[in-house]
Amino acid sequence: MATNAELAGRFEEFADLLEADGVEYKPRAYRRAAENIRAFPIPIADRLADGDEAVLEEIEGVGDAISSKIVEYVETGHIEELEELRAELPIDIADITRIEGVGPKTAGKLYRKLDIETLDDLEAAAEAGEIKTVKGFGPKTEENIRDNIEFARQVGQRQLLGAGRPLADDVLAYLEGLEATERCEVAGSIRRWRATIGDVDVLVGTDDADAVLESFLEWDSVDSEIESGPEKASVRIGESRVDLRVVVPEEFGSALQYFTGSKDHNVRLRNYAIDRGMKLNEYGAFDVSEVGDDETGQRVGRRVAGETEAGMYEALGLPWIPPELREDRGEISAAETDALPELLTRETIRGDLHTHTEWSDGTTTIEEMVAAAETLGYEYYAVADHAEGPGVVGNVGLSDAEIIEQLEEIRAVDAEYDITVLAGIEANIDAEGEIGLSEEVIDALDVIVASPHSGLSQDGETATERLVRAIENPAVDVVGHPSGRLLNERSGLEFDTTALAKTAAETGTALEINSNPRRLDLWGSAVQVAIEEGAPIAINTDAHRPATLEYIRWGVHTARRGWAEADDVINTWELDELQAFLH
Ligand code: DGT
Ligand code: CA
Ligand code: CA
Ligand code: ZN
Repeated sequence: MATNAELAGRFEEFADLLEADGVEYKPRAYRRAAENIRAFPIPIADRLADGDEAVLEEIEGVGDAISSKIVEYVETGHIEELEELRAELPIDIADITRIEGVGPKTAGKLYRKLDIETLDDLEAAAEAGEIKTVKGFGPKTEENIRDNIEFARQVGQRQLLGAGRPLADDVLAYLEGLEATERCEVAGSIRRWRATIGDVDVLVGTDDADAVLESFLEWDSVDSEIESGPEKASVRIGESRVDLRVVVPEEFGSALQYFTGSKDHNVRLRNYAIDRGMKLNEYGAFDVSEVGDDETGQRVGRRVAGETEAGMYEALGLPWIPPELREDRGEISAAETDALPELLTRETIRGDLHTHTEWSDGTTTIEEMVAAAETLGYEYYAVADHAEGPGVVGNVGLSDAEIIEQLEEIRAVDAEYDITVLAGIEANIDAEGEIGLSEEVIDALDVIVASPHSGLSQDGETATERLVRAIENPAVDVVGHPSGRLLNERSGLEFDTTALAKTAAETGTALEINSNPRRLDLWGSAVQVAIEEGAPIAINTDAHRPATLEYIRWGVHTARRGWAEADDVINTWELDELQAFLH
């Protein structure tokens, strides 16, 4: 059944194609409708299937014309008018407009002048130097297209962890409920908590594969079957692909180890095994030291492990390696020398140091945010609304006078609640690395987060200098979302992580892991470098409403991907220790 996201996607495409066709006004209405459909809390198709057409009247920006198209799509799987438009403009518009600087109008023009329908066509035209010959396009545009095509191609295929993981949890809950299921676990990049995922992999251990596969394919939430066989099935659920593997319980551990990956981790582990006269595969760990050259096959040798995943590592004399570490970044040699980190857990987080309220672009009051933080069991909590400055969307940033005014309210809320409320601000790091706060404000506040919000296409050297400058600023306590990347949308600043981390370690400035699933900035490999250099880390949610304080989940697992122990992270520290750091 069509999800809200899928419906929204259709109207976004509709809007893009109309715009490419030169139509005015209508695209904006369709885009607004798409946004509201996407954010609508109830599955629209479900309600329509129950005969509740009135649900459409509750969606803002959806009038009669759009309503009838929604009904048409839910009933028939397509929208006639959109099909006609697609025939007239057969452009992969979502792919092409993913390139920064190429909007629907440009895509329409490129189709009419150069017959460009796909990213491949666009790449060929850019390589051949044809784009700059079109009126209105220069060599700079052509170069930009050439530089960004690879990025646009990659992001088209991957989904955010924040969307994939909740789906994986639903799939897991369903499979766990089946009578035939003995063991069940997610695998692949989801289990490693990668920021983006290609698909959702799940594994079931059972003696009745047919029953599990059949129940899976019959599940209500499945939109369509992609393929299936005696040991596996792949389906589409919403915009995700879900791959189910079914194995006998005795091979569950080895299969889980194999299908968790990463591929690079598995290759290194298999080679490690070979050096020790062992063979690893999805069926188990086998001692092949006494196996002759003529014996071949998957299950050859003496089977020494495979029922549990820990047993697979144990067979090699290694401790179990947490999935977040399995990226071939030194985890196997660390395991060998008993030097694996003791990864931090969510329970060790004592507070959040970068959050917003309605004073800037958050949705609620200071008090509501603080109450929600107290419910999470936090001991401290910093309000850090936007200061005015470059790159802050809309005119929402606080002036110095407003910051001082807000400070009084923060102190009043602090007095009312057990949790300690710290007064902070999120300043902007401008293109030169300045943060533009007055001495008065700096002295009055407890926490200063400084983040880049603009000028995000600087070259690596300039970006590194800019951020190092901000880290060196004694007023700055935390550098927020250091790259400014938005997953699948923009790549953000590229910098020398080692240089940032060295300066952060010297000056006692924390580098943030921004837990928003669209950001996850810093990310695992960068966190690992930062910690090796001794840089303090802060894991913050950047929450703009109470519910998104829960984003901390994504930040914690990202920190674990960066080998973080609790002590590496300043917001696991006790309040007095944190306050000493902030001073
Ligand atoms: P993704 O889906 O692109 O986010 O990344 P993964 O890591 O989930 O990769 P996926 O779904 O292709 O396969 C799941 C795991 O199965 C992968 O991490 C390792 C294992 N695997 C799959 N195919 C191969 C292969 O051809 N060679 C090896 N060594 N491992 C494989
Ligand atoms: Ca996968
Ligand atoms: Ca308090
Ligand atoms: Zn920010």
